[in-house]
Amino acid sequence: MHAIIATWKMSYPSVCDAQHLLQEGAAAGDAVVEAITQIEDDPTLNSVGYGGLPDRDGHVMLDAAYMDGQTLRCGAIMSAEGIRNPILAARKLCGRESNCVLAGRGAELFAIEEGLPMRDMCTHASMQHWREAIRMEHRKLSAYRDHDTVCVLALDEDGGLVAGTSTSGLFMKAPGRVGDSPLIGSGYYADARYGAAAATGVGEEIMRGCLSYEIVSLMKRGASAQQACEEAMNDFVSRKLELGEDAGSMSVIALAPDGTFGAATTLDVFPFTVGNESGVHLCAVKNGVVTEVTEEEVAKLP
Ligand code: SD4
Repeated sequence: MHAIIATWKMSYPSVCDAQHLLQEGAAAGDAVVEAITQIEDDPTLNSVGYGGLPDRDGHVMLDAAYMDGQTLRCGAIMSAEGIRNPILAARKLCGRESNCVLAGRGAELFAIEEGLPMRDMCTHASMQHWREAIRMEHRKLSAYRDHDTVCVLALDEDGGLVAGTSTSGLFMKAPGRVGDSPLIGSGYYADARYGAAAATGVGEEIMRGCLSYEIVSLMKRGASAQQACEEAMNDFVSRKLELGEDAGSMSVIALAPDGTFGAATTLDVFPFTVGNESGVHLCAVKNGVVTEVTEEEVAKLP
């Protein structure tokens, strides 16, 4: 039994390759890294890795995390610049007894010491996008318009279950701002016994609900991946509404040790990719219902 699930439609091509690896017996961690590094290296995907969304000062600052559900160990980097593949740094940090979450300069020095490739993560297009935002004086509001974190959960034939995330965070974020993506329990969590979960959307909202841990915790108490996603999301949204807030912008995915998956969102539509023995499928949560996406619908999806 193997399975993989990843956020947004941008993950479809790399999940096809990662699914192939799992089919050939690769470890879940290798599949997660395959799916995420391809996205990090693609400059046309502007919210992750190379060509990512700059912060308010025009720097592409990266957050990433990796958790091994068999050991419950995790590694993460946050607010780091110039690391070509943040997920590789997070994976290397996973498994350390101490110093497994590094921020800023410490994360960058770690990547250099480990011989990971470094590069200027800005592209002409990302700088253009930033200059345009400055020109339009959208410093505040536009921060919450453009964002798409890649989150990948993979299960291998040996029961390995791994969660990984990588993002440049919210466009025009404040220098030093960290979202949910590198925060254990908020942006990701994995326990090979019960399941894995990850979140994408506005980190400031997701982290208040510790959504990923909450989903795995519900699975631990017997919920299916889909029930856990819906319950965690509905409960947190209800609390927000009680507090006089709106539902916000949050989406979650989950994967159970039996290969079944779940997803939930506060958006009208949230696309994600699923790979398993039956192939790779582009799916979406639409009006609260998970469906497979038809070819005609793909172009209209975020
Ligand atoms: C963040 N959660 O930095 C990330 C952004 C994101 O889809 O997921 N975008 O808050």
